[in-house]
Amino acid sequence: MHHPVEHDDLHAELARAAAMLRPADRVAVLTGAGISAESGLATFRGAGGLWEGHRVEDVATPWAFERSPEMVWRFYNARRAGLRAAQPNPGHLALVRLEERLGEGFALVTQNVDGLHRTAGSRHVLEIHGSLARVRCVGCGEVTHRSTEEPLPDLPRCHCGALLRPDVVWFHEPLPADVWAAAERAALACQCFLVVGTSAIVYPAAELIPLARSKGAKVIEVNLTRTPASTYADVSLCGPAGQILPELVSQLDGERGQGPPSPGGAHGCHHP
Ligand code: BV8
Ligand code: ZN
Repeated sequence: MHHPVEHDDLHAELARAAAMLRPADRVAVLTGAGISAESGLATFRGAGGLWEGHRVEDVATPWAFERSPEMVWRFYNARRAGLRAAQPNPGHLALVRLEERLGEGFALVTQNVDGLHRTAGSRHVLEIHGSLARVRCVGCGEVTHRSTEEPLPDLPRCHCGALLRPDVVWFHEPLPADVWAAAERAALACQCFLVVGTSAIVYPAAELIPLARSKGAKVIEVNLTRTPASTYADVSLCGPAGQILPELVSQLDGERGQGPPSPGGAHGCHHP
């Protein structure tokens, strides 16, 4: 049966990626909002990429919170509410299988604050930008878990009276030092680095990609489009992570998945 050309490309690229991944006993993964897109969560810079007309760079900052904590909490409460309808998708679940295959040799670094990797069953998750399920007091600094299942007040306050903020990393804020150090170690130690669903423009997260490559790791990118990460990639798998990752992980055990993703779903990379 004749396959459209890019379909064969994807098929061949998947086989190449599996051949790189199969022998690796140390694998690191960097995920971004794109892996949660098929769970129904909006990405940041996709179509529109705006929230109430604001760019995430303008809302996720200490100044925005200083100027209008209500507006910033509206943004985060809306994203917490959006999580109530969101479930991990086959992309998240494929990474759980990959961790089961590799054990301690696996590290998952995520820029996402949606907690879906943990919900899916991933164990070793490095949340370098924090989590929507935690809040931090701007007064006494206490960090508490607040399940996204429970709505928060429009302007949540700590028992000490000070304002609470989402326990996430805003622009111009440093990443949690211990989590970031672990992410760097994982990138330096891995033999294969997967970059999934990220536009690779936010730093220092995006630095992990050249860092891994500098130590000789093979880099595999999964995205719908080309990104700045593509220049570092040994293989770029163009298609939805929820279809590509399960197929890639299935090919590792030699087991054939249900065959490469259907032509309709996974298509060649758009070149923006
Ligand atoms: C720091 C908060 C210093 C939580 C986020 C110039 C001026 C000022 C600052 C800077 C500057 N240049 C660089 C900087 C630094 C700045 C930065 O990187 N800016 C960028 C915009 C240029 N970084 C910082 O400020 C960092 N801190 O540098 O501090 C410092 C050091 C010491 C002491 C003091 C200070 C902090 C960075 C963290 C910012 N916080 N989030 C939240 O609200 O979520 S970042 C924000 O963007 C999110 O966390 C998100 O995760 C992150 C990255 O976005 P992506 O995940 O990549 O999502 P995006 O929508 O962009 O892309 C989705 C991709 O998926 C696309 O490629 C799409 O094609 C693909 N896709 C879609 N669907 C699918 C898919 N792929 C596969 N399958 C699909 N189905
Ligand atoms: Zn407090």
